[in-house]
Amino acid sequence: MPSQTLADPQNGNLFAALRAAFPADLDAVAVETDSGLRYSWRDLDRASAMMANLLASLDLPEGARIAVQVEKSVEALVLYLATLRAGFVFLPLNTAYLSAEMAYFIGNAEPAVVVCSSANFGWVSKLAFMAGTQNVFTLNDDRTGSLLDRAAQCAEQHTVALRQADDLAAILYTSGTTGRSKGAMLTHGNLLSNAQVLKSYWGWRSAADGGDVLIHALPIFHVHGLFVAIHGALLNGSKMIWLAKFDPRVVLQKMPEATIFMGVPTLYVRLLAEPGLTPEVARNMRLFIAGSAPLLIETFTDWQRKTGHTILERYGMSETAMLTSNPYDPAQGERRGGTVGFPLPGVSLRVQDEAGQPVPVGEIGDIQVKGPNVFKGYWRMPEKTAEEFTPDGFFKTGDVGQIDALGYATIVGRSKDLIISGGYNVYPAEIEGYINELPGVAESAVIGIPHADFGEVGVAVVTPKPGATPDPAAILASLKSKLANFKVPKQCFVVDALPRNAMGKVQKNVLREHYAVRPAL
Ligand code: MLC
Ligand code: AMP
Repeated sequence: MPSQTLADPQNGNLFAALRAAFPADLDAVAVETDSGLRYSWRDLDRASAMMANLLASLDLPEGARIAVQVEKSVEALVLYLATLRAGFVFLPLNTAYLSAEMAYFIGNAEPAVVVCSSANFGWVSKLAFMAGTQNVFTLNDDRTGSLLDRAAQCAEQHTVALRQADDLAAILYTSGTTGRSKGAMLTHGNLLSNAQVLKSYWGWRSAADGGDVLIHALPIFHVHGLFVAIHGALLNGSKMIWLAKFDPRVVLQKMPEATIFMGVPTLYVRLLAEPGLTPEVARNMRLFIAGSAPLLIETFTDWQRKTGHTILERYGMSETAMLTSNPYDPAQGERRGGTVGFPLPGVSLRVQDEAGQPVPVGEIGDIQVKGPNVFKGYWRMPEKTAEEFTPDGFFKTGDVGQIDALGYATIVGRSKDLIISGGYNVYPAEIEGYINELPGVAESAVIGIPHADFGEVGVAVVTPKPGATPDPAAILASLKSKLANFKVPKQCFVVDALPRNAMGKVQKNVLREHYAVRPAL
């Protein structure tokens, strides 16, 4: 007997709501992988119950963090569900992070449990034990690892832990404009309210209604792949076609069996380069959703031309999950390329000037938001949290934009110094900190320049100490040995001096203009 089939109105646990949406036929396929494995809804229920029982048996304190750095697999999805189910806090980490980055996250979050791949167990467990973590498990993408071995010995029945909507469900680290990463604390209520709004706004179809099938091709350590995609499918009882990695050919091969696809703009750019992308291959598709980075209008129109479908672009962030969306329903308006659509139901979004006054329609200012989806604050950073909210409770997104007379929002830039490369965020301050430590370097500026594939990529501009001649290739090699690969600038230039304004501040806009016109990377 399944452990829980009905939503318990007293239980604000997100898992309870997801579980209640499982279809009546628990033997139907819930997830099908690119390697041909099939997991039923019953499998997800059972496996998450067993893993939740394992977590519950560890005698963890209330609010314990479960930090996870593993390759994408259905078992990793089960670990996420089990963490929610057992009432603990999920802390996903990009698989590209190297030891210094992991040391910071583990030291800062003080997780009670760390899960990593067997290949990384040596160095990750050392960091974890140094930070006082008592439990380190392994989980590999071939269904092996100590986590599964231990969970296999646990009972299949598990009663979903009681949680309030305001209790923490996840912490997502998002880098700071200065200093170190901040952990955005998201509650069960934040995530559930957002998932429910998207379910209705995007018209997810239940099995009785034709049945949506999602191609899941994104990593599962960020909002897009972990929350928007997974919650969308589970809350609707929809099957997921689960791809371990994004590969445009595999996506096209699976597309005729699917109805929904979600991707960062780079995924659309790469799919457009495939001759196999035709209206025929997309014939059963209902919805293509893009977000996490600006979608070029050229990509939007090329997609329309090549598939006959209009991409729906939406906007969100780690601290807030989804904020705006172009309409799904034509009765609510057309999907406008270059815009991120309307604030989602329940989300208040306003554009303000530097004095904190609303700007007139169509004018540019800072985007601020409020709603049940907005996070609880940064982990153990009350001052930082306070700084990022206005006195009347709006969160300052750091994005700059405008709202037109019809209510469409457009993001025109960012007040935060951030590069978004292929949907991953890169914070120049972090990279500059590493470069400035290198021998022979006086100072550096890392800027983002346009890139055909990743949308934007980092470029480092470095000045030498007197008499030194730092080698750009050596600088990049050194960064590669210390930082996640996607953070490493694609090029490095050594110059005599950085341009500065009258206040002595480095003029990154001048550097951007200069390096953007250099030959393509
Ligand atoms: C990989 N590389 C990147 C990169 N991804 N460099 C810059 N930016 C990236 N995003 C590096 C690799 O390490 C490699 O370096 C080189 O670039 C070529 O890699 P590749 O083989 O082309 O990359 P691939 O493995 O195919 O990955 C590309 C990708 C991936 C686009 C599939 O980056 C990806 O999955 N992006 C999605 C990120 C995402 O989910 N974002 C959502 C955030 S949520 P080298 O040196 O080894 O050659 C969010 C909120 C919201 O923002 O609104 O959704
Ligand atoms: P993250 O911190 O990874 O959640 O990234 C959030 C940031 O991604 C936002 O603050 C925006 O700057 C950016 N972003 C997300 N969606 C879009 C979009 N559709 N268009 C432009 N920028 C976006």
